[in-house]
Amino acid sequence: MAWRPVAAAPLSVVRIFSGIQPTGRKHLGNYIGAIAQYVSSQERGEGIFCIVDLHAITVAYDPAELRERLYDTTAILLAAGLDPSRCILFRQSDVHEHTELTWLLSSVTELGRLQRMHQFRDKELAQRELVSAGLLIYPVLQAADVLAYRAEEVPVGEDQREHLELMRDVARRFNSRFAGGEEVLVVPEHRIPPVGARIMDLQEPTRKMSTTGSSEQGTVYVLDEPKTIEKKIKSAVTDSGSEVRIAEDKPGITNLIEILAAVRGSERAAVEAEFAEARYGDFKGAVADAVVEYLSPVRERFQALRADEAGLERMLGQGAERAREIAAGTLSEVRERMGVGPPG
Ligand code: AQP
Repeated sequence: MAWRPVAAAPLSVVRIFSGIQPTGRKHLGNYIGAIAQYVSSQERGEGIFCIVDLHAITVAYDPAELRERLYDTTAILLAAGLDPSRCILFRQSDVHEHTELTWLLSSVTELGRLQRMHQFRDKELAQRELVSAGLLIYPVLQAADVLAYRAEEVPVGEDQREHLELMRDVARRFNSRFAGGEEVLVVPEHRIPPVGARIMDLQEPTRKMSTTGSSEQGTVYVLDEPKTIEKKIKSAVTDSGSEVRIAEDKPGITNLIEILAAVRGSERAAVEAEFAEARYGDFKGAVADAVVEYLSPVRERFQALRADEAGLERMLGQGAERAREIAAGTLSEVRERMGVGPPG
Protein backbone atom coordinates (compact mmCIF):
# COMPACT_ATOMS: atom_id res chain seq x y z
CA MET A 1 0.00 0.00 0.00
CA ALA A 2 1.25 3.51 -0.77
CA TRP A 3 -0.16 6.44 1.14
CA ARG A 4 0.15 10.04 0.10
CA PRO A 5 1.04 12.61 2.78
CA VAL A 6 -1.76 14.54 4.43
CA ALA A 7 -2.14 18.03 3.04
CA ALA A 8 -2.21 20.85 5.62
CA ALA A 9 -5.77 22.03 6.23
CA PRO A 10 -6.58 25.68 5.67
CA LEU A 11 -7.02 27.55 8.98
CA SER A 12 -10.76 28.14 8.53
CA VAL A 13 -11.53 24.43 8.08
CA VAL A 14 -13.40 22.75 10.95
CA ARG A 15 -11.33 20.20 12.86
CA ILE A 16 -13.12 16.95 13.63
CA PHE A 17 -11.82 14.29 16.04
CA SER A 18 -13.15 10.91 17.07
CA GLY A 19 -11.79 7.70 18.53
CA ILE A 20 -12.89 4.11 18.22
CA GLN A 21 -11.87 1.12 20.34
CA PRO A 22 -10.07 -1.84 18.78
CA THR A 23 -12.25 -4.23 20.75
CA GLY A 24 -14.69 -6.90 19.72
CA ARG A 25 -16.22 -7.04 16.31
CA LYS A 26 -17.48 -3.73 14.99
CA HIS A 27 -21.25 -3.72 14.59
CA LEU A 28 -23.92 -1.84 12.68
CA GLY A 29 -24.39 0.60 15.61
CA ASN A 30 -20.68 1.51 15.54
CA TYR A 31 -20.86 1.82 11.77
CA ILE A 32 -23.91 4.09 11.56
CA GLY A 33 -23.30 6.03 14.79
CA ALA A 34 -19.59 6.64 14.26
CA ILE A 35 -17.74 5.21 11.25
CA ALA A 36 -20.13 6.51 8.56
CA GLN A 37 -19.90 9.96 10.14
CA TYR A 38 -16.09 9.82 10.08
CA VAL A 39 -16.17 9.07 6.37
CA SER A 40 -18.58 11.86 5.51
CA SER A 41 -16.72 14.35 7.69
CA GLN A 42 -13.75 14.11 5.32
CA GLU A 43 -15.86 16.21 2.94
CA ARG A 44 -16.47 18.88 5.55
CA GLY A 45 -13.24 19.41 7.39
CA GLU A 46 -9.94 18.15 8.73
CA GLY A 47 -10.68 14.72 10.19
CA ILE A 48 -8.44 13.20 12.86
CA PHE A 49 -9.36 9.62 13.76
CA CYS A 50 -7.74 7.53 16.41
CA ILE A 51 -7.87 3.84 17.25
CA VAL A 52 -7.90 4.00 21.01
CA ASP A 53 -5.96 0.97 22.22
CA LEU A 54 -5.26 2.60 25.60
CA HIS A 55 -8.98 2.78 26.28
CA ALA A 56 -9.31 -0.91 25.46
CA ILE A 57 -7.00 -2.01 28.29
CA THR A 58 -9.29 -0.63 31.02
CA VAL A 59 -11.33 -3.87 31.06
CA ALA A 60 -10.12 -7.49 31.01
CA TYR A 61 -8.46 -8.22 27.64
CA ASP A 62 -6.00 -10.46 25.86
CA PRO A 63 -2.81 -8.66 24.63
CA ALA A 64 -2.42 -10.76 21.46
CA GLU A 65 -6.08 -10.31 20.58
CA LEU A 66 -5.83 -6.56 21.12
CA ARG A 67 -3.22 -6.35 18.32
CA GLU A 68 -5.37 -8.44 15.98
CA ARG A 69 -8.42 -6.29 16.68
CA LEU A 70 -6.41 -3.15 16.12
CA TYR A 71 -5.60 -4.25 12.58
CA ASP A 72 -9.21 -5.37 12.05
CA THR A 73 -10.51 -1.97 13.13
CA THR A 74 -7.95 -0.10 11.02
CA ALA A 75 -8.86 -2.17 7.95
CA ILE A 76 -12.60 -1.64 8.56
CA LEU A 77 -12.11 2.13 8.76
CA LEU A 78 -10.16 2.14 5.51
CA ALA A 79 -12.65 -0.19 3.83
CA ALA A 80 -15.46 2.12 4.93
CA GLY A 81 -13.78 4.98 3.08
CA LEU A 82 -11.37 6.75 5.40
CA ASP A 83 -8.64 8.01 3.14
CA PRO A 84 -5.26 8.73 4.81
CA SER A 85 -4.54 11.34 2.15
CA ARG A 86 -7.61 13.29 3.32
CA CYS A 87 -7.55 12.64 7.07
CA ILE A 88 -5.19 11.61 9.87
CA LEU A 89 -5.68 8.05 11.07
CA PHE A 90 -3.45 6.76 13.87
CA ARG A 91 -3.10 4.53 16.94
CA GLN A 92 -3.57 6.32 20.27
CA SER A 93 -0.62 4.70 22.07
CA ASP A 94 1.79 5.95 19.36
CA VAL A 95 1.22 9.54 20.49
CA HIS A 96 2.37 9.87 24.12
CA GLU A 97 0.88 13.33 24.45
CA HIS A 98 -2.52 11.69 25.09
CA THR A 99 -1.35 10.10 28.33
CA GLU A 100 0.55 13.16 29.53
CA LEU A 101 -2.44 15.39 28.90
CA THR A 102 -4.66 12.90 30.77
CA TRP A 103 -2.55 13.36 33.88
CA LEU A 104 -2.47 17.15 33.55
CA LEU A 105 -6.24 17.33 33.03
CA SER A 106 -6.95 15.02 35.94
CA SER A 107 -6.18 18.00 38.16
CA VAL A 108 -9.20 19.88 36.74
CA THR A 109 -11.56 16.87 36.71
CA GLU A 110 -14.03 16.27 39.52
CA LEU A 111 -13.63 12.78 41.03
CA GLY A 112 -17.31 12.48 42.06
CA ARG A 113 -18.39 13.16 38.49
CA LEU A 114 -16.21 10.31 37.21
CA GLN A 115 -17.69 7.98 39.81
CA ARG A 116 -21.23 8.89 38.70
CA MET A 117 -20.68 8.33 34.95
CA HIS A 118 -23.20 5.81 33.62
CA GLN A 119 -20.72 3.90 31.51
CA PHE A 120 -18.37 3.49 34.51
CA ARG A 121 -21.18 2.27 36.72
CA ASP A 122 -22.51 -0.17 34.10
CA LYS A 123 -19.08 -1.61 33.34
CA GLU A 124 -18.15 -1.68 37.04
CA LEU A 125 -21.22 -3.84 37.70
CA ALA A 126 -20.54 -6.09 34.70
CA GLN A 127 -16.86 -6.55 35.60
CA ARG A 128 -16.27 -9.96 37.13
CA GLU A 129 -12.64 -9.45 38.04
CA LEU A 130 -10.73 -6.30 38.97
CA VAL A 131 -12.41 -2.93 38.45
CA SER A 132 -9.37 -0.95 37.34
CA ALA A 133 -8.61 2.69 38.13
CA GLY A 134 -8.25 3.02 34.34
CA LEU A 135 -11.97 2.37 33.95
CA LEU A 136 -12.68 5.33 36.22
CA ILE A 137 -10.17 7.62 34.47
CA TYR A 138 -11.32 6.54 30.99
CA PRO A 139 -13.34 9.75 30.36
CA VAL A 140 -10.30 11.92 31.22
CA LEU A 141 -8.25 10.06 28.60
CA GLN A 142 -11.13 10.58 26.19
CA ALA A 143 -11.11 14.31 27.00
CA ALA A 144 -7.35 14.42 26.42
CA ASP A 145 -7.76 12.64 23.06
CA VAL A 146 -10.02 15.39 21.76
CA LEU A 147 -8.59 18.43 23.55
CA ALA A 148 -5.00 17.65 22.44
CA TYR A 149 -6.11 18.47 18.89
CA ARG A 150 -8.27 21.48 19.79
CA ALA A 151 -10.99 19.76 17.79
CA GLU A 152 -14.24 21.62 17.26
CA GLU A 153 -16.47 18.65 16.55
CA VAL A 154 -16.69 15.11 17.86
CA PRO A 155 -18.84 12.73 15.79
CA VAL A 156 -19.98 9.90 18.08
CA GLY A 157 -23.22 8.12 18.96
CA GLU A 158 -25.79 9.18 21.55
CA ASP A 159 -24.22 6.92 24.22
CA GLN A 160 -21.23 9.27 24.43
CA ARG A 161 -23.25 12.35 25.43
CA GLU A 162 -22.19 12.20 29.10
CA HIS A 163 -18.51 11.83 28.21
CA LEU A 164 -18.73 14.77 25.80
CA GLU A 165 -20.29 16.95 28.51
CA LEU A 166 -17.45 16.03 30.87
CA MET A 167 -14.77 16.91 28.31
CA ARG A 168 -16.46 20.26 27.63
CA ASP A 169 -16.42 21.00 31.36
CA VAL A 170 -12.78 19.96 31.69
CA ALA A 171 -11.82 22.32 28.85
CA ARG A 172 -13.81 25.18 30.39
CA ARG A 173 -12.34 24.56 33.85
CA PHE A 174 -8.80 24.48 32.46
CA ASN A 175 -9.37 27.69 30.49
CA SER A 176 -10.81 29.44 33.52
CA ARG A 177 -8.21 28.16 36.04
CA PHE A 178 -5.06 28.46 33.90
CA ALA A 179 -5.78 30.71 30.92
CA GLY A 180 -7.81 33.59 32.38
CA GLY A 181 -10.82 32.46 30.32
CA GLU A 182 -8.92 32.42 27.03
CA GLU A 183 -9.88 29.37 24.91
CA VAL A 184 -6.51 27.61 25.07
CA LEU A 185 -8.40 24.32 24.99
CA VAL A 186 -11.24 24.40 22.48
CA VAL A 187 -14.64 23.42 23.92
CA PRO A 188 -15.81 20.82 21.39
CA GLU A 189 -19.32 20.20 20.05
CA HIS A 190 -20.96 16.77 20.05
CA ARG A 191 -22.02 15.80 16.53
CA ILE A 192 -24.76 13.16 16.61
CA PRO A 193 -26.04 11.71 13.34
CA PRO A 194 -29.61 12.92 12.59
CA VAL A 195 -30.69 9.29 12.12
CA GLY A 196 -29.13 6.22 13.71
CA ALA A 197 -27.49 7.81 16.78
CA ARG A 198 -28.68 4.86 18.87
CA ILE A 199 -29.17 1.59 17.04
CA MET A 200 -30.84 -0.98 19.25
CA ASP A 201 -30.24 -4.71 19.76
CA LEU A 202 -32.40 -6.70 17.30
CA GLN A 203 -33.40 -9.22 19.97
CA GLU A 204 -33.82 -6.72 22.82
CA PRO A 205 -34.80 -3.46 21.12
CA THR A 206 -34.95 -1.51 24.37
CA ARG A 207 -31.15 -1.94 24.79
CA LYS A 208 -28.53 -0.45 22.50
CA MET A 209 -26.65 -2.73 20.15
CA SER A 210 -23.28 -3.09 21.85
CA THR A 211 -20.02 -5.01 21.76
CA THR A 212 -20.22 -6.31 25.28
CA GLY A 213 -23.91 -6.29 26.18
CA SER A 214 -25.60 -7.78 23.11
CA SER A 215 -26.25 -11.33 21.92
CA GLU A 216 -24.84 -12.69 18.64
CA GLN A 217 -28.37 -12.85 17.17
CA GLY A 218 -29.20 -9.31 18.25
CA THR A 219 -26.10 -7.79 16.65
CA VAL A 220 -25.31 -7.26 12.98
CA TYR A 221 -21.54 -7.20 12.54
CA VAL A 222 -19.92 -5.14 9.79
CA LEU A 223 -18.16 -8.27 8.52
CA ASP A 224 -21.18 -10.61 8.70
CA GLU A 225 -21.93 -12.56 5.50
CA PRO A 226 -25.10 -11.47 3.63
CA LYS A 227 -26.95 -14.65 4.62
CA THR A 228 -26.19 -14.06 8.29
CA ILE A 229 -27.36 -10.45 8.09
CA GLU A 230 -30.56 -11.54 6.40
CA LYS A 231 -31.24 -14.18 9.03
CA LYS A 232 -30.60 -11.80 11.94
CA ILE A 233 -32.82 -9.05 10.56
CA LYS A 234 -35.61 -11.40 9.53
CA SER A 235 -35.66 -12.88 13.03
CA ALA A 236 -35.53 -9.48 14.76
CA VAL A 237 -38.04 -9.18 17.60
CA THR A 238 -41.03 -7.16 16.46
CA ASP A 239 -44.01 -5.92 18.36
CA SER A 240 -47.64 -6.87 18.56
CA GLY A 241 -49.83 -5.23 15.93
CA SER A 242 -49.06 -5.09 12.26
CA GLU A 243 -48.34 -1.47 11.38
CA VAL A 244 -44.91 -0.27 10.33
CA ARG A 245 -44.70 2.97 12.26
CA ILE A 246 -42.60 4.69 14.93
CA ALA A 247 -44.11 4.37 18.38
CA GLU A 248 -42.91 4.04 21.96
CA ASP A 249 -44.69 0.72 22.32
CA LYS A 250 -43.09 -0.54 19.09
CA PRO A 251 -39.34 -0.48 19.87
CA GLY A 252 -38.54 -3.35 17.47
CA ILE A 253 -40.22 -1.81 14.42
CA THR A 254 -39.01 1.67 15.37
CA ASN A 255 -35.43 0.36 15.43
CA LEU A 256 -35.80 -1.25 11.99
CA ILE A 257 -37.25 2.00 10.60
CA GLU A 258 -34.27 3.86 12.08
CA ILE A 259 -31.83 1.37 10.53
CA LEU A 260 -33.42 1.55 7.09
CA ALA A 261 -33.54 5.37 7.14
CA ALA A 262 -29.88 5.52 8.24
CA VAL A 263 -28.51 3.13 5.62
CA ARG A 264 -30.53 4.80 2.86
CA GLY A 265 -29.58 8.30 4.06
CA SER A 266 -33.28 9.19 4.17
CA GLU A 267 -35.81 10.33 6.78
CA ARG A 268 -37.72 8.06 9.17
CA ALA A 269 -41.00 9.60 7.96
CA ALA A 270 -40.17 8.63 4.36
CA VAL A 271 -39.63 4.99 5.44
CA GLU A 272 -42.89 5.00 7.42
CA ALA A 273 -44.81 6.39 4.46
CA GLU A 274 -43.31 3.89 2.02
CA PHE A 275 -44.16 0.88 4.20
CA ALA A 276 -47.49 2.14 5.62
CA GLU A 277 -49.37 -0.70 3.90
CA ALA A 278 -46.63 -3.35 4.16
CA ARG A 279 -46.63 -6.46 6.32
CA TYR A 280 -43.84 -6.96 8.88
CA GLY A 281 -42.29 -9.78 6.81
CA ASP A 282 -41.98 -7.66 3.65
CA PHE A 283 -40.64 -4.72 5.62
CA LYS A 284 -37.98 -6.86 7.31
CA GLY A 285 -36.99 -8.22 3.90
CA ALA A 286 -36.47 -4.68 2.61
CA VAL A 287 -34.38 -3.76 5.69
CA ALA A 288 -32.24 -6.89 5.27
CA ASP A 289 -31.60 -6.16 1.56
CA ALA A 290 -30.65 -2.56 2.31
CA VAL A 291 -28.24 -3.51 5.11
CA VAL A 292 -26.60 -6.21 2.97
CA GLU A 293 -26.12 -3.71 0.15
CA TYR A 294 -24.76 -1.13 2.61
CA LEU A 295 -22.19 -3.40 4.27
CA SER A 296 -21.15 -5.71 1.42
CA PRO A 297 -18.68 -3.33 -0.26
CA VAL A 298 -16.98 -2.78 3.12
CA ARG A 299 -16.65 -6.53 3.75
CA GLU A 300 -15.25 -7.08 0.27
CA ARG A 301 -12.62 -4.31 0.54
CA PHE A 302 -11.70 -5.37 4.08
CA GLN A 303 -10.05 -8.67 3.08
CA ALA A 304 -7.25 -7.17 0.97
CA LEU A 305 -6.58 -4.34 3.40
CA ARG A 306 -6.45 -6.63 6.44
CA ALA A 307 -4.00 -9.00 4.74
CA ASP A 308 -1.31 -6.30 4.52
CA GLU A 309 -0.32 -5.75 8.18
CA ALA A 310 2.98 -4.11 7.23
CA GLY A 311 1.08 -1.62 5.07
CA LEU A 312 -1.34 -0.90 7.91
CA GLU A 313 1.57 -0.34 10.32
CA ARG A 314 3.25 2.04 7.88
CA MET A 315 0.08 4.02 7.42
CA LEU A 316 -0.56 4.20 11.20
CA GLY A 317 3.03 5.34 11.78
CA GLN A 318 2.67 8.16 9.26
CA GLY A 319 -0.65 9.16 10.82
CA ALA A 320 0.92 9.22 14.30
CA GLU A 321 3.72 11.53 13.14
CA ARG A 322 1.23 14.00 11.76
CA ALA A 323 -0.96 13.74 14.89
CA ARG A 324 2.02 14.25 17.19
CA GLU A 325 2.93 17.53 15.48
CA ILE A 326 -0.47 18.94 16.45
CA ALA A 327 -0.72 17.40 19.93
CA ALA A 328 2.83 18.45 20.92
CA GLY A 329 1.94 22.11 20.26
CA THR A 330 -1.08 21.89 22.57
CA LEU A 331 0.93 20.08 25.26
CA SER A 332 3.66 22.66 25.31
CA GLU A 333 1.08 25.42 25.82
CA VAL A 334 -0.76 23.46 28.52
CA ARG A 335 2.49 22.75 30.40
CA GLU A 336 3.49 26.39 30.17
CA ARG A 337 0.10 27.60 31.46
CA MET A 338 0.17 25.08 34.32
CA GLY A 339 3.71 25.98 35.33
CA VAL A 340 4.96 22.47 34.67
CA GLY A 341 8.52 21.97 33.37
CA PRO A 342 11.02 24.67 32.41
CA PRO A 343 9.58 28.08 31.43
CA GLY A 344 9.23 29.20 27.83
N1 AQP B 1 -25.82 1.08 19.25
C1 AQP B 1 -25.17 2.13 18.80
N2 AQP B 1 -25.78 3.02 17.98
C2 AQP B 1 -25.11 4.11 17.50
N3 AQP B 1 -23.82 4.36 17.79
C3 AQP B 1 -23.15 3.49 18.59
N4 AQP B 1 -21.88 3.44 19.06
C4 AQP B 1 -21.71 2.35 19.83
N5 AQP B 1 -22.88 1.67 19.89
C5 AQP B 1 -23.79 2.34 19.13
C6 AQP B 1 -20.86 4.41 18.73
O1 AQP B 1 -19.73 3.69 18.22
C7 AQP B 1 -18.57 4.44 18.48
C8 AQP B 1 -17.42 3.55 18.78
O2 AQP B 1 -17.59 2.83 19.92
P1 AQP B 1 -16.37 2.02 20.52
O3 AQP B 1 -16.19 0.76 19.77
O4 AQP B 1 -15.20 2.87 20.65
O5 AQP B 1 -16.84 1.68 21.96
P2 AQP B 1 -18.22 1.66 22.62
O6 AQP B 1 -18.94 2.94 22.56
O7 AQP B 1 -17.96 1.14 23.97
O8 AQP B 1 -18.97 0.60 21.67
P3 AQP B 1 -19.95 -0.47 22.09
O9 AQP B 1 -20.15 -1.34 20.92
O10 AQP B 1 -21.17 0.12 22.67
O11 AQP B 1 -19.15 -1.29 23.18
P4 AQP B 1 -19.45 -1.54 24.71
O12 AQP B 1 -20.31 -2.75 24.73
O13 AQP B 1 -18.08 -1.79 25.28
O14 AQP B 1 -20.12 -0.34 25.29
C9 AQP B 1 -18.92 5.47 19.55
O15 AQP B 1 -18.91 6.74 18.92
C10 AQP B 1 -20.32 5.11 19.96
O16 AQP B 1 -21.08 6.26 20.24
